Amino acid sequence: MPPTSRLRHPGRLAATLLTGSLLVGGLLTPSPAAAAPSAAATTAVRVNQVGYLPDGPKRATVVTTATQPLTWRLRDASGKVVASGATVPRGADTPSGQSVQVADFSSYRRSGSGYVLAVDGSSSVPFDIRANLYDALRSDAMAFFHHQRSGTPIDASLVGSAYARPAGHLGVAPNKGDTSVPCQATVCDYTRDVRGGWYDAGDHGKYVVNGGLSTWLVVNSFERAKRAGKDAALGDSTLRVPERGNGVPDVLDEARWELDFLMRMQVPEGKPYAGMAFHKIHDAAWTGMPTRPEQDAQPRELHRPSTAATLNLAAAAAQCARVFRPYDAAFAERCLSVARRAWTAARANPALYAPDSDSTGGGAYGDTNVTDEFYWAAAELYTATGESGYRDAVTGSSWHTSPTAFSAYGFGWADTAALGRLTLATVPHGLPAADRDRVRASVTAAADGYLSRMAAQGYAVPVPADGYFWGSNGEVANDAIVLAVAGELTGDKRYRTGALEAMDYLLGRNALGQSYITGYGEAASRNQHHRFWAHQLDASLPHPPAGSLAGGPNSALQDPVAQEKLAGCAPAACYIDDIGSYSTNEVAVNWNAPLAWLAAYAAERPSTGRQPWTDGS
Ligand code: 9MR
Repeated sequence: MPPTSRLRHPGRLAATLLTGSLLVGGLLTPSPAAAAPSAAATTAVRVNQVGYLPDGPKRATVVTTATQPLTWRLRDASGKVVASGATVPRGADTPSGQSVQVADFSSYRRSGSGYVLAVDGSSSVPFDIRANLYDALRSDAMAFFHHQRSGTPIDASLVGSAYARPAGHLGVAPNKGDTSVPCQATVCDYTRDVRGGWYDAGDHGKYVVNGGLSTWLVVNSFERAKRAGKDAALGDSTLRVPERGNGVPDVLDEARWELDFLMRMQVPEGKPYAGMAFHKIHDAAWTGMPTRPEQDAQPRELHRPSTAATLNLAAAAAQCARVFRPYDAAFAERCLSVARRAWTAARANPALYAPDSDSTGGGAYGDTNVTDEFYWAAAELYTATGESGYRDAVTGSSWHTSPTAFSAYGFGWADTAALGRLTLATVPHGLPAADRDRVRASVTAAADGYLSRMAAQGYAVPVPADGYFWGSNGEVANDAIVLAVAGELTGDKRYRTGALEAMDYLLGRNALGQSYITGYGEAASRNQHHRFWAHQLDASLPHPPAGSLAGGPNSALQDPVAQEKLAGCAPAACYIDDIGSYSTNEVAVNWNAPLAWLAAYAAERPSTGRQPWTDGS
């Protein structure tokens, strides 16, 4: 399938520049002290800057013009060479625009810290080899969502004083509040209480489409861990959330914060479009940088309902019904009732599209093809209920057999058919075995595609050379999820290797030698675009908390800072750690969600062999 609206927007570029969130005091202001290229770019030996798992792949990429194999040497903390070998020349690497070689030291499995890989006179940054490598990231990446909570104070006892803040958008001046929000003119004549949820990103908007996808990923990370018998690590009292100790797994507590908000976005009975979901709620005009949530004085507005938002709500709520049932049956029942109503309303209004043009004060999240959302929602409702109406909607959808459900550009907020396939591939249901096997085969085929692409690239990235669009790091993490699920389905270790190498990319084995995750690695992003974590603009404010993923390289250069600083960049190098570069360096819930998923997966100590299947297959 060609890139859809979320990927590249020829018509969107101008609008983005005019309305982009760098508006400070009404003027387009270049942010001060644009970050210099990362320090790690000075070393030609690119590694995962945190390190490697003892039983995992261990590869590095070396930037070099040499065409013959070079000798690599792995030194321990004392400087002693503990392993050595020859690199494999790869020549020109199109996405990075570099000439590279690959060093593979996977066979070295001894734990330790302070390892350095030396090749041809250059040394990598020091890194660890240890089994608990991802334990901290598992909780930090998930804690991102608590930091992003709207409508509740963020307490110093959970996050530390630098990140504590009063509740945002509860109606305390100067906030107008999300407690009684009117619609935009002509959309509705009443107000709604849409408090809570997560702020989407560096802005204070809350968007049902992106919220639904992100919630699904957070809940899915728990569901997958439970299938593998490893959910204890995500259980009650494992995360820094206020609901610790309530008997419900903390990851589900976090997801519920958003689910409650998403359900508040449903149009009430008796009103036009009852059962549909408002597409989004955000400020009437973009606020400046920085603006802490509780200082946002803009009027808040509900935007017209959309079929896409309604189906995202249906999918996330149906998944909620299935996964929450053992922990809170009443909540699960409420989720199911919301999901059913949303589905029925979407069927009655199948083409209420959110326009790309609606991007004043918030992102558009426009989407004019919702057949994939119908498929995803049907798959979730079918696996939640087993009912024939939903089953027929699954089997009758062209997405059920379409070879492009997993596109070369991965899944995302506008491309959700893959999510339906992942659910049908992993959750027990009543479709014929042949059908289920075909769905599973489609997951492994997609994963095979990502593996071949990784094998063909010097930095082992699962995205194609033209796939570095807004949020490419989220795409890398999404692809890694597909790889991980393929590993679960087949027991084939190559898929786990691929998923872990995607993590290597995010943590520094990339064209810039940049770790895109705050707090992880010697040269890590720390100036992501955010209205509160805006240290680069105001030294009294914090950097983003550890575990925050930057959007990543975006070859379309869709903000003024990127245009000024990155002109002529190779696709994989179109990134700058500057708070003004919202098109390469924002944070967002739909990027941290797959990161949290992947970190939880990577943190598990693997079982040998194939995972048991609850449906006995
Ligand atoms: O992730 C979104 C990306 O796919 C779009 O191309 C881009 C422009 O419309 O918007 C991105 O989402 C932003 C949203 O519109 C507003 N909140 C911040 C999001 C991340 O940058």
